[in-house]
Amino acid sequence: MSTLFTKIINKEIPADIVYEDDLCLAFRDINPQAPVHILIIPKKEIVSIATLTAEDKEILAHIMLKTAEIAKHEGLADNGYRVVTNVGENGGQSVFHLHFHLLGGRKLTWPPG
Ligand code: DGP
Repeated sequence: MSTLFTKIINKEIPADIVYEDDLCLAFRDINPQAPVHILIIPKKEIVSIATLTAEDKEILAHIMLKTAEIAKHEGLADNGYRVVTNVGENGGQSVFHLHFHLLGGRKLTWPPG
């Protein structure tokens, strides 16, 4: 089932896009939890990592490589950052289209709430 992230992919609703290619899209989170908070998503409609299949391997590897590149481009590489994906209700997922949160620009605490 489509979510609002499909509308962002299709440019039906606006977003502050920082990177795009055939496989993925990266845009700034509307409710940032850190000075840099970017969501990296596959263009393919995948609910979460829980629903990945073997055919998604290339997409996932690509997203991880691009996430690291975006982090570097945002100036996060030296001091570090966090990449998080929430899964389901207990994981705190609110949009059911796979996304990786890239968070940085401040010291992040651990464990998360
Ligand atoms: P999660 O709770 O892990 O499913 O993360 C969903 C994130 O999506 C949350 O941090 C807020 C963000 N978000 C929700 N709606 C929009 C939107 O319309 N635009 C943007 N840029 N981000 C959104």
